[in-house]
Order: sequence, then C-alpha cells, then structure tokens
Amino acid sequence: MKALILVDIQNDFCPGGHLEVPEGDQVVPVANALMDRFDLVVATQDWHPANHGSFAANHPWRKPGQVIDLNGLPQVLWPIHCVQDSFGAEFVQSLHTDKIGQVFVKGTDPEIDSYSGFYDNGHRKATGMGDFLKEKGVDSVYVMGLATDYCVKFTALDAAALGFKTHLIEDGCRGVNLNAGDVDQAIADMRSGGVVVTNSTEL
Ligand code: VGL
Ligand code: ZN
Repeated sequence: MKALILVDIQNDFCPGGHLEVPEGDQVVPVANALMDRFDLVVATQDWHPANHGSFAANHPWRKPGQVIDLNGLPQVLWPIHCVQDSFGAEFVQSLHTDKIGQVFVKGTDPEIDSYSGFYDNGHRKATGMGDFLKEKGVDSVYVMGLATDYCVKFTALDAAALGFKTHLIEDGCRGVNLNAGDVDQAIADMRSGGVVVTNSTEL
C-alpha cells in the first residue's frame, strides 16, 4: 500500500507569500498529476497560532534567519507565516484537495516548532500521521512539497525511521536555501537516513 505525503503546499510558501520558497508554486502541477496513482493521499499543513515562538516578530529585536534557543531547542526564526485560519495557511487554490484523504496540522504549540509531519522538533508529541498510515496498511510513502530543506526533509527522515519504505520525489519539492547548499545537504541527509531519491517522471 503506497501513500503520497504532500508537505505544506500552502500559500505562504509560494511566491508572494510570507515565507516565500523560490518556485514553490511549481510543485502543485506535480502533486496534481501524481495523486491518482496512489492508494492514499495525505497532506501536512503548517498551522501556527499568532504567538508562535518560531516567529521573529514574537522576540524583541530578533530578525528572521537568526537562530535562538526556544525551550532548549535551536530555533531558526521565521517571518510570520501560516497563521491559523489566514489566507497564507490555506492550501494553494489550484491543488486538488478533494483527493486528500486526511490532513495533519503541525506547529500548533507556540512553545515548539514542528518541521516533520509526524512529530514536533523535540519528538515529544506525534501528529497522528504515523499511526494513521500504519492503520491503513501503508508500507511505502512518497514525500514531496515544501520546503525541501525543512519540512520535507524532517518528514521524510521520520517516515524512514518509522519503518516506511520512504521515497523523496525530488522534482516535486522546492527549498528555502537560507544558506547556499542547504537543499543539496538536505538531500544528502535524507539519503543517509535511508530515503530513496526519485523523480515524478520515474513513477
Ligand atoms: C517550513 C519553515 C517554517 C516548511 C515551515 O514548511 O518547510 N519551514 N515553517
Ligand atoms: Zn512554520
């Protein structure tokens, strides 16, 4: 049983959004073309309260891109993005959301960020996606979306660690590249974590 995991295909991660990922909108046609070929499609949604600790604006004098200690974990500070019920948090309109079987929100706790769609960054709380996929009999997952060097990477690494045969659909992802080479490093990290890197054209 194969599942497609769509990571954070939301307005704020697209050109013009608050945490713009270059070419972020270009993953949408890839997702739309692939959905019918999977037994199950699930999606993650970055879903922050306005007082979230990952927002630079919530820390005096801090700027996006700086790293702070947030309750014992290193935290990159971001512009305000994906605030619950805002336009930026909505899935991109052209995404075929009717084909998404279940959505898992993350980043709802203001005290801790959550890049992975499975757990928060401290691996303290699960979103339920792992149990859901296992209950459905999924053994193989294909991960794509935004952003390669953050939420896609940690979602894929957790999937592999949970025992799913995990694939990254590389052309279905775009990255932030806060520092040059971050996307390449993320892909190398995923390979080291047991993720098979593939392309939508090979599926
Ligand atoms: C993401 C930074 C902050 C992502 C989410 O979806 O990759 N990156 N929140
Ligand atoms: Zn976020």
